[in-house]
Amino acid sequence: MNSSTRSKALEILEANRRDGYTIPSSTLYPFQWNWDSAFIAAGLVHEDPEAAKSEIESLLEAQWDTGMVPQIVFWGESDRYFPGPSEWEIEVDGIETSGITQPPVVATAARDVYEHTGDKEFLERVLDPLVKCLSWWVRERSFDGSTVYIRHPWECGMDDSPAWDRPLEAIDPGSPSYTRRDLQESSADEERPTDWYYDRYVYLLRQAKRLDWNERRLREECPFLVEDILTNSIFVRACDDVAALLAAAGRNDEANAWSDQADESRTAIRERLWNDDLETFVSYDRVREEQLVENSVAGIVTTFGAIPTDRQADRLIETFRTDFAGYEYVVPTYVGEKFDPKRYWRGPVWINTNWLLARGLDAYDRRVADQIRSSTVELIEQEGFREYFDPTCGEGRGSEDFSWSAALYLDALAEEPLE
Ligand code: 2M8
Repeated sequence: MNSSTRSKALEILEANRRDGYTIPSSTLYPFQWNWDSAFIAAGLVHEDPEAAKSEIESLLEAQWDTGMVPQIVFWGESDRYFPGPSEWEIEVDGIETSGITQPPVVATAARDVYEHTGDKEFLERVLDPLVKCLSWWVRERSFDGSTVYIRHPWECGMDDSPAWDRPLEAIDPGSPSYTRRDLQESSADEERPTDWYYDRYVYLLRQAKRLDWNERRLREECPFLVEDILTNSIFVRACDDVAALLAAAGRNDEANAWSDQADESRTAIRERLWNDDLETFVSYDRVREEQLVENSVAGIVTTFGAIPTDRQADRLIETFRTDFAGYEYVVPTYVGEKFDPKRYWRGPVWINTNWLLARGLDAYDRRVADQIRSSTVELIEQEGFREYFDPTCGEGRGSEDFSWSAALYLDALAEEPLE
């Protein structure tokens, strides 16, 4: 471990900290983001458990009455981000938010924080909002109560993954008018999602706004309804984690019900989202009723939800070794024909997907999990706390001083590798 890199991680988290929450980056993302806060809490808990608690609680404070926890909470003011609050036009109890969500990593982070601190009062404060969040997923975002779906690429967090190209090609967005704020850096053109993507992001946002964020109507009319394998894996893990928290609070019947939900979802995912040709899990397009056959790291993150059967796990680890592990720097987020080592979620290594993978693989192949953690540490010590990294040469890209890279570096340091 390099002690100056550790201090630098703490400095970044301190500098990006606002009133009770942490922004992902001061240049690109000046508000609170949903799963960013969860990753940040999972790392911060080792250094500053109180800050980790407030990261989670500030996010849950912005939960909608329906139970949805929004993707962005617009605490504070900034005109540095598009789409900001004036585009979304949503205010709930005086809090401005976006109108979509992100994967519920917050449940896993809350369990980490509780297990680290044993703080029963924290548990009491977060438990009902977490249950309400997962109930929302089952009620509003599932066709049959087993797998869950997203209705905007921003909801999965892997925004311009090649897996979304096919469903997005079917959308004719016209020529929406908007001004991007994310192209200030000279390298942004080769790194950020293209305008082709942004036109469709904006189209989907404005359609949902027109339908008053009504999930029932959106299920009928939205052209992008995808059972994203990443969101499903995180959802299943969240059900197990909330079950564990309910059991810790003595609410055993509810705990059993959420464990059953996790099992039911796992069974459906194993059956519907496994792809025999790629030997990995893939996402499923509910509009065209077809699998989205792309080799994304998200397929292997199913280990995070304990989804693969033993047989599937053997094949999945083989896929990991053959297709992903051979890169100079691991783990690329995508390895198919559309691989682009520089562009956002179309190939680069991201520290949060490395974290999800290592956590998942702990239960299947601890040595591979340890290798991922140690290459995360090496990459950061070599390149700094960048937003993402080129897997072919390690070069850091995107934002500098990126919060979850700092937080998850601290978490990787805290894990003792197997001898
Ligand atoms: C990126 O997404 C936002 C939209 O949510 C954007 O590009 O404007 C993604 O990397 C997402 O996963 C992340 O949560 C967010 C903030 O770090 O940035």
